[in-house]
Amino acid sequence: MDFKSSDAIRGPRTEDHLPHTAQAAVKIVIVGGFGVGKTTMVGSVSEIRPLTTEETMTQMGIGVDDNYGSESKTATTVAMDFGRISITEQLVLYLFGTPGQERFWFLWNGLFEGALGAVVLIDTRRLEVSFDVIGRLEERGVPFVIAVNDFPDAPRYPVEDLRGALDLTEDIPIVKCDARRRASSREVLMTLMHFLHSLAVSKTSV
Ligand SMILES: Nc1nc2c(ncn2[C@@H]2O[C@H](COP(=O)(O)OP(=O)(O)O)[C@@H](O)[C@H]2O)c(=O)[nH]1
Ligand SMILES: [Mg+2]
Repeated sequence: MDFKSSDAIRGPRTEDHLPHTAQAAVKIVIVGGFGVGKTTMVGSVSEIRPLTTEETMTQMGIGVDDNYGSESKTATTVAMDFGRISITEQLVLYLFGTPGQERFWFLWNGLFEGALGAVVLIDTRRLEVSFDVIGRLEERGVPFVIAVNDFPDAPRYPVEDLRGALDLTEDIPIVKCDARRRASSREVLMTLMHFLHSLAVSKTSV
């Protein structure tokens, strides 16, 4: 059989290989409601071709997936996104994007195993999904930062108002981001890494 013309078979992209300098790999979960930008964020920062399991939204999702504000969205992630980013030559993050809706919570058990921290992506038009997600992260003791995805028609609240609305303590970082921009998404991940580092330092100094 002649495979030469097949574009389904390709060699690996060079960046699919881990840099040989990598010494530590950290698992990070990106979680949030439907249409909040998880797939976009993993896609914008990942240095490998991101793996994503999008499936066209079916009748089943209607009335269940509240897509207020994302009316043009026709696909919803049924399982997860996966990507990878090297933060330094030594440190590599593995990113797992997962839905926040209650009917996907069964995925959380395996997905959060070994995860060092999480990014909670929020859309200020639909904060209620975030309440559930944050509650579950707190139950599991997974440290997290909040990234407010800056949708053009979303109301803009001062950070301290959001902190109050989400009932978050002072130490939890809240940052604004544009998940479509690599630099912005990377900044969110750096915020999480700094936060995790500060938690580790405060634990060892007790
Ligand atoms: N304006 C704006 N749109 C975004 C941003 N992030 C994602 N989107 C758009 O919002 C829609 C939903 O994003 P998606 O990543 O699929 O959401 P997911 O369900 O959380 O994976 C897509 O059409 C994105 O292009 C952002 O930061 N700003
Ligand atoms: Mg998605």
